[in-house]
Amino acid sequence: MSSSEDGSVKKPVNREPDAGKLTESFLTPSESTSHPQAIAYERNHGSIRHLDATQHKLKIKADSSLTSSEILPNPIDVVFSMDDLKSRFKYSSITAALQCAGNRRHEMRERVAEVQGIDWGDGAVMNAEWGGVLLRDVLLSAGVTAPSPPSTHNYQQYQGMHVQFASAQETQEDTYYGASIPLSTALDPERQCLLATHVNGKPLTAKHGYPLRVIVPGIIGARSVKWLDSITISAEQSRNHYQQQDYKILSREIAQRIEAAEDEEEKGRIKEEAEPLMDNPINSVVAVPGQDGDVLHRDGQGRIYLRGYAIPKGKDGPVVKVEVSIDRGGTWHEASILDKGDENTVSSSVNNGDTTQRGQFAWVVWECCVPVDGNMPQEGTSIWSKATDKGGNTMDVEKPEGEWNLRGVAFNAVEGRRGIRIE
Ligand SMILES: Nc1nc2c(c(=O)[nH]1)N[C@H]1C(S)=C(S)[C@@H](COP(=O)(O)O)O[C@H]1N2
Ligand SMILES: [Mo]
Repeated sequence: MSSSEDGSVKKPVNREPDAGKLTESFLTPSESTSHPQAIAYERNHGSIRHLDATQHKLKIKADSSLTSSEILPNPIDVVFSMDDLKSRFKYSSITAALQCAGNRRHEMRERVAEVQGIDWGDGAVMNAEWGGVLLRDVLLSAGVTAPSPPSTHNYQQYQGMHVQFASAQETQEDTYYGASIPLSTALDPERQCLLATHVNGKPLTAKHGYPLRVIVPGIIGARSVKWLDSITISAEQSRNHYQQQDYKILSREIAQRIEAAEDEEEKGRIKEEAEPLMDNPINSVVAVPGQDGDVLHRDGQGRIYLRGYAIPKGKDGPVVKVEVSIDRGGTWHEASILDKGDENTVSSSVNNGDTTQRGQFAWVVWECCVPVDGNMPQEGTSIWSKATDKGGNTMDVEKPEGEWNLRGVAFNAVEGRRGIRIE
């Protein structure tokens, strides 16, 4: 691969597909020799790494301050080769949407107010079947004690403990890429965090983190560290820039304090105070029509065709309902959720099962034919879509244009497209 394809620290590779194309299949084709039509988005803060799986090692440690507690009775200092991971742990797979927190930033910038960050449209997401070993299994084997009894799901004793992930990849803002999640999330059997080696039944490719990456289902992509080198169990969150300064909802009030701060150091301290963003918000995106100002044609029955995707909040999935409106919320039409995918859906080599079912962490693709009154052209129509998940989370119709934050993350406005002409 040429270096321009790998990007550089100064100019990393960041790209996304068109959302209309993205929603043509339930599982997003990711690059492999048999899938040259790869379309999955790529998000990098440094250049793509090329690692040798036969040499690659995963180091797991714990801060010494934590050891001899009930949870970590002994010091932890273990190293796994890729073969160790493969031979010692059960292979699992899970279908989950991986989404960049900046997905839909362009809409926030255009419609609400200027924000900082890459101008993502609505294609910075991929829905895939990830395969690998469960992070929980690996941590338990390394010496972490599981909550007891496991069925109580009582993770309170784990509060204030974090699992830090690091990749020795130089990045734009730091000497490496890192992130962390709470230890309780890492151990939660319902969350199914993976140390992934495969995507859609094939080994990961370099650009998506070969030979090993984290997949934290339901949580923003930034925590799913690619090219994973080490895991540290710690009383602190990752000190990495992308955990401390970035990937946070910095409200108007915080933004004003940052603006008024005396110097960069103080600005940094204010950002550090904000909680890192974790769960994806409930969301629904209109993918067809793909752009504001597009023209839609009524079919023989006077209807227009709309399509999109929806993502549940955190682990509260699946999405159970999607409704659309073309009259600013006056009338809602229930969309059909396409459970069965289509011919582009990659079949599972792992589950021998139907991977196109709605999953707890997967997206849903939806479509809807909406009747339009009369046969005169209509100008300036807004298309809204609203998803509801199994946990009852739904989108805010009171603020259809969405809410602003400094970095333009976690945008989930019901207003999907505006200025649509219907002919
Ligand atoms: N090592 C490393 N891991 C990383 C990143 C990175 O720049 N370096 N980017 C993160 C972000 S912000 C996202 S959204 C996802 C993107 O994963 P993808 O490029 O496989 O789509 O990876 C995450 N993991
Ligand atoms: Mo991201």
